[in-house]
Amino acid sequence: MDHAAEAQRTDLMTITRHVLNEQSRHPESRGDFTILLSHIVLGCKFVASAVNKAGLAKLIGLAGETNVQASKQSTTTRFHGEEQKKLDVLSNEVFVKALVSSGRTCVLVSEENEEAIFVDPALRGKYCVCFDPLDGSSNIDCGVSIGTIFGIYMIKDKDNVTLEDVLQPGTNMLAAGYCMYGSSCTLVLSTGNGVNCFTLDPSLGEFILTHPNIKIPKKGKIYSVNEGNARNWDGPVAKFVEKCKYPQDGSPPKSLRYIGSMVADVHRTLLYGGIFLYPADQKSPNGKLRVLYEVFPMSFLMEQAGGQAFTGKQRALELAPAKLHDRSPIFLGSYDDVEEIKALYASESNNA
Ligand code: AFP
Repeated sequence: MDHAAEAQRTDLMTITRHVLNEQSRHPESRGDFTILLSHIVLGCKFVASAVNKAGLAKLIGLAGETNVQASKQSTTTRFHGEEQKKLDVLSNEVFVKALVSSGRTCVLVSEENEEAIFVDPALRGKYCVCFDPLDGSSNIDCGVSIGTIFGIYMIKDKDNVTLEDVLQPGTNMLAAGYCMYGSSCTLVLSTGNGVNCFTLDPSLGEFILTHPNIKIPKKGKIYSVNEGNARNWDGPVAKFVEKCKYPQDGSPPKSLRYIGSMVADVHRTLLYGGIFLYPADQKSPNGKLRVLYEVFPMSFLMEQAGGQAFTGKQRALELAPAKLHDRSPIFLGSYDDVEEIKALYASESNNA
């Protein structure tokens, strides 16, 4: 190995070092964000380790109560006669505790909790974190990649925080990211200055910068959608998917890839380009995905990587959610591919 390569190998850009570097661009900052992030990273490491052991420890399986999202079963299962918490419940507990104990949050919104969690005044800081502790949990039992998604806002007055402070448009987001628990554990983060991807080195227990400054290809060769819903789609979505399969401009058809785990589908889209669609349909007029902890963070990352995110009506980040668990249709990915679906919606409304 030559000197330069050796120097790079031993000069590790950990996620904490990266965030500290970013912090130096803001001389007024006092390190609160770095501390908050290190608690999020701790949650991700815990969940990564639990996901790796899930098959062994029988953390998976169905038992107990129903969680706030009625379709999911939760709480506990039995292993060697002992009660074991299910992975999504365990992940939620870990993130809530990590975020509260950081002393840097005042309000939390989790996919697993019906109500917002207002942090005890003695432990309050200025940040709001909206998160899905374990997205794609229906994929756990078959070992498919799943992930944690988070978005971070600053709250004006931590001592008088209300629900209105949480229901902000995504344009106010300070930072967003996801952690994917897959063949490797990868954490993708944007603090509003591009997108960086860190991979967990299990021997060090550190996330190391592996994909700096990710830019999504301007146009992609892949579309990603649950085609089982096709008969309920609206005109623009049906036309768009038809064009993916039978392009009229002489270009080759696009490939279809759909995992059914948003983190994994979005991660592939970010790295390879293309478009991810979860549209509205006749059965679900607002689509399926949740604004605060799925649509906003992923839209923020896509825009930061040079792509776009659109709801069928507007730029996704400009949505103003009315309720904590609001949903929205979403089309996100390569700039040109999202432009195409925007044009189809525009021509539909011109013809109406
Ligand atoms: P689960 O957490 O219930 O597995 O849902 C995953 C998810 O919210 C998101 O990660 C996927 O993109 C989307 O739902 C898949 O939905 P469909 O199963 O309807 O395609």
